[in-house]
Amino acid sequence: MERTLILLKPDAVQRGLVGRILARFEAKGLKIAGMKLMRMDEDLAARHYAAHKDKPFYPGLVRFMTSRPILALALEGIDAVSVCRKMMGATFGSRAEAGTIRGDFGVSNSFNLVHGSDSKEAAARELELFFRPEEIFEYEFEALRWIYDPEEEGGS
Ligand code: 3AN
Repeated sequence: MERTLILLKPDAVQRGLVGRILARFEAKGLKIAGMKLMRMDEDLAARHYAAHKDKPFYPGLVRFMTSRPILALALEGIDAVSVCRKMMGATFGSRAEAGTIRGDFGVSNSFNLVHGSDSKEAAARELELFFRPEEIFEYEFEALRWIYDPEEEGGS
């Protein structure tokens, strides 16, 4: 089992797409381990996007991400990082494949609705930035035995 950080960005919240996007992750079989509506401040944005600090789009990205509330999610499942990245689609809405979240709900290159950690290491680092340990829940998820085949190798 793996956990990943997903952010539903200000455009997703403002456009009333939170329910529809969350429903896709739930329907896929990801378990919600943490979830909160929050407002990113400059400090959190700077830490989260440290890798992009010198990029030309960085100031606009921080302005956008701090402009309105976001929904932060800790999602859990086998290969959760890559499964969620695939569901999100390519970075730019204009190029994202139909059937993905970015491909189906947006056309913008900067207002691209959703963030997802891009590796296990990034997920661990980002989850710590957004969630305190007590905000991540470990609980019995009854649907699991119908989401993954226990007889298949690796239980998937
Ligand atoms: P992804 O979110 O698909 O992993 P990254 O990590 O390359 O994409 O970029 C981080 C964020 O920076 C993206 N989610 C996007 O919002 C923003 N971004 C990336 N490239 C651009 C760009 N050329 N113009 C505007 N925003 C960008």
